Amino acid sequence: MVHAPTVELFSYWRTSATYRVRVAFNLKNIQANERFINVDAGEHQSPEYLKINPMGAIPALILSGKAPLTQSLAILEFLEELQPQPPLLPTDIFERARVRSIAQMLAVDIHPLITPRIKKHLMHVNGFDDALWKAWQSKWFTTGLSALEQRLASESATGRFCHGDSPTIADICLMSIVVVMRIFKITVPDIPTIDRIVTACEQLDAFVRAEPMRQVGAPSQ
Ligand SMILES: N[C@@H](CCC(=O)N[C@@H](CS)C(=O)NCC(=O)O)C(=O)O
Repeated sequence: MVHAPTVELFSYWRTSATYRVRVAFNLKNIQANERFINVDAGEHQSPEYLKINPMGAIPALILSGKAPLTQSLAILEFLEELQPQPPLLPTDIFERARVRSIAQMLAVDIHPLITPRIKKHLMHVNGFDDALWKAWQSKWFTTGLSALEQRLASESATGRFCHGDSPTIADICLMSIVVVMRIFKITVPDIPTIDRIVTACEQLDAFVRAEPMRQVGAPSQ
C-alpha cells in the first residue's frame, strides 16, 4: 500500500466522477484521505468549496503545496503517471487513444447530461417533473450505452474488459455510469457486451470497494 497522507480527495458517496478516482486509488493501491462534501445539501456550492473548485463539482484532489486538481479524467491520468503499475492505459499509442475515446464517450458525452446542476436547471427553469427527468436520464444513458455497445461488440480490441483482458480507464468510466444508473433505477436493454464487461469488473475488489453504497454517508440499504 502506497501511503500518501498529503493526498486529500474531496468526494461524496454517490458521485460518478469521484467513483472513478476511488477505483483508480484502489487499483493502484494508493491511500488518500477522503473529505466528504454533501452534494445533496448543496455543500459543493459553499463559498469554501467554490474556492477549491469554482465549477462547484466533485471531485477535487489536493496535493500539499499544489493548487487543487479537478476533473476526474485528468486525475486518472495523473495517478497513472504517479504510479504506473498496474497500468490503466495500454502502451501502444493507438490503443491508448482507443481507451481514452471510450472513456470520453462515458465521462464526457453521457455523464454531464445527468448531473445535479442539469437536473436543477431542467426542474426549475424548464418545468421538468420527476417523470420528465427520468425520461431524460433514460434517453441519454440509452443513447450513449447503445453506441458504446455497438463499438465494443464490433471492435477486435475488446476483450474481457473494454480493451483487452485487464481493466483500463475505459472500464472505470463504464462502471462510473453503471453505478449511478443503479442509484437512479435506470436500465438499458440489449447491451450484452457491456453487461459481460460489468460482470468482469464486479469480480475485482477495487471496483467493489469503490461502490457508492459502500461509502460513508450512503443510505443504509
Ligand atoms: N467533468 C467533471 C465532472 C464533475 C461533476 O460534474 N461532478 C458531479 C458529481 S458526479 C458534481 O459535483 N455535480 C454537482 C452539480 O452538478 O451541481 C469530472 O469528471 O470531474
